[in-house]
Amino acid sequence: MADFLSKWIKGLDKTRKVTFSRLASVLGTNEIDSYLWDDLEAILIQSDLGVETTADIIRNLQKSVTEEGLYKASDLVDRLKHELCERLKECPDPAQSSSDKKPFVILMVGVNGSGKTTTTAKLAKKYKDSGKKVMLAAGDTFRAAAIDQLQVWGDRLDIPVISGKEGGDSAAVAYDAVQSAAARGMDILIIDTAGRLQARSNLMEELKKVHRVIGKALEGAPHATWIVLDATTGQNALFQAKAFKEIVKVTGVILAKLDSSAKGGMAFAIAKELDLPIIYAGLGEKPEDLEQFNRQSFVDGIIGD
Ligand SMILES: Nc1nc2c(ncn2[C@@H]2O[C@H](COP(=O)(O)OP(=O)(O)OP(=O)(O)O)[C@@H](O)[C@H]2O)c(=O)[nH]1
Ligand SMILES: [Mg+2]
Repeated sequence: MADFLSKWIKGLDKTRKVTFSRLASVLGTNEIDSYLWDDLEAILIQSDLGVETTADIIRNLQKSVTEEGLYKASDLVDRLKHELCERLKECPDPAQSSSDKKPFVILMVGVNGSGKTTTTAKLAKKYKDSGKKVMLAAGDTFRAAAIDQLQVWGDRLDIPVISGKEGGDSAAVAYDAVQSAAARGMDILIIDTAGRLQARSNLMEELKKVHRVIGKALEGAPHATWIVLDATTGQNALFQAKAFKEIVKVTGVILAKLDSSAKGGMAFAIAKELDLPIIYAGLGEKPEDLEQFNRQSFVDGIIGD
C-alpha cells in the first residue's frame, strides 16, 4: 500500500472501527430492504455526518437503487463512497503553489488546545522539506510556556522563531514578524496565536486586531487564515468555526487529532455548513503526521475495504 494511504488508514482507525465498521455487516451479504435503510441512517448519524447530510445521502442511494434495479446491499458500497467523496471539499495548499506572495503569511487560529502550535510546527517542517525558507512567529504572548513551546519546535526543526515578551502585544509580534520575514527573504511566515474561546469577546477583538495589523505590515496579508479544529470535539467544532469566521476572514480548516477521534465524520458537516475547504489533516503527534487533505483517501480511511 502506498505510504500516504497507509497513513490515512492508520490515522482514521478509530473513526473506522468505532462507527463506520458497522457498515460492513449492514452492507455485507444482505439484500436491500427497509431495515437496511434504517441501519444505514443510524450509522451515518452516529458517525457525526449530521442529519441533513445523512438524509441526502440515503435519498440519493435509494434513487440509484430504483433507477438501476440494484438488490444486493454490497452494490451500495462504491455508491456510498462516491456520495461521501462528493460532499467533501479539498483544496491544494496555496502556500505551496504561490510564488508571487513573498512572504506568504499564514495566520493560525482556534480555541484552546485545538492543536495550533503543533500544527504550526508540522507545517513549518513540511514547507522546509519542500525547499522553502520558513519563519515562525509566537503570537501567543499569554503564557511564557507557549512562547517556549514554539521556540523548542523552531530549534528542533532549525527554523527561526520571532517572539515577544510574555504578556506583550501579540499584534506587535505579528507586525515585527512580517517585517522581519520580508527583510530576510522568507518564503513563508506562519503566525501562531493564543487559543481563545469564541465566547470571550475581548480575545476575539484582539484576534481581529492581529489580523488587521498583519495587513498593515504587508498589503494582502495574511494570505491564508486557517482554523485548527480538534476532530475529537465532533460537531462542537462547527460552532467554534462559525464564530471565528464572523471575526476574521477564515480561508480554510485544518482538522487536527483525527487519529485520536472517532468523530471523523464531522468533516462532512464542515464541508456542508462552513463552506470552507479542509487543507490539512493531523494524523498523529509527530512533526511528519500532517497530510494534505485528500477526500478519496479520507473516505477510503473511514470506510476501509
Ligand atoms: N494525536 C494527536 N495529537 C495532536 C495532534 N495535533 C496536536 N495534538 C496534541 O494536542 C495537544 C495540544 O496541542 P497544541 O498544539 O499545544 O494546541 P494549541 O492549540 O496550540 O493549544 P493552546 O496554545 O493552549 O491554545 C498536544 O498534546 C499535541 O501533541 C494530532 O494531529 N494528533
Ligand atoms: Mg498553542
